[in-house]
Amino acid sequence: MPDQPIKLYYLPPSPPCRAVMMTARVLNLELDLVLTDIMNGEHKTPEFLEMNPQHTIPTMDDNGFILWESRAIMAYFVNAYGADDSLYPEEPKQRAIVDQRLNFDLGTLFLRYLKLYAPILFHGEAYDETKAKMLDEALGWLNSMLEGRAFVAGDKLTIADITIIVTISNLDALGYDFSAHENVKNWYERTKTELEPYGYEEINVNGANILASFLKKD
Ligand SMILES: N[C@@H](CCC(=O)N[C@@H](CS)C(=O)NCC(=O)O)C(=O)O
Repeated sequence: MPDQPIKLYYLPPSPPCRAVMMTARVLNLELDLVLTDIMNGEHKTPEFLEMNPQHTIPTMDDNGFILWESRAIMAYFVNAYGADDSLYPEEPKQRAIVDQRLNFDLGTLFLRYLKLYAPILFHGEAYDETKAKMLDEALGWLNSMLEGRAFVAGDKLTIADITIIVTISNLDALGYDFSAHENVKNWYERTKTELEPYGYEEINVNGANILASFLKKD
């Protein structure tokens, strides 16, 4: 475990921050949470930009080692401080599957969620059926990946489940109906139960609800 708690610059509703925070909980890793209000430009101060010129949260500082990109942070936590490798298996083929799922979320599933909902949440635009179809296509791919598996990369929970449940829980909070994707629906329930002892409600559900409240204001 680190000599001093790892600093995490975060905001409660931020999806990638929630994934990092839940991973830390599963690993029993203490974080020094630094609230960073991106709505008020706290990520664009000279001090923050010196640390992360890309000005994104989550950003972590582990005794001077700075890292951003949530999935990289989650992998670092397991590699550096995991009691074992179960959240991010060392075996090359198992790790490759986890990496594929992490990249699928970053570049496809979460991205398609963002393309549909960011204009609605932050610019009050109308629901776009074409973008919704793209998102549903990605959910169909996730459904196929889950065929015969309890968790997204196999029979155990990994950081890929944690990143993907954040995306799915956003959809849930926003009232998106993904129940036609049976494997996704069953995995969601299973993974919620698995993460419940690690602050799932406090960290993830509360954060997703704050995000969804931007929608309900209109
Ligand atoms: N792919 C990044 C995304 C990070 C990101 O875009 N975070 C948002 C908040 S959820 C942010 O910092 N936005 C402010 C900005 O980009 O200036 C990750 O997973 O960490």
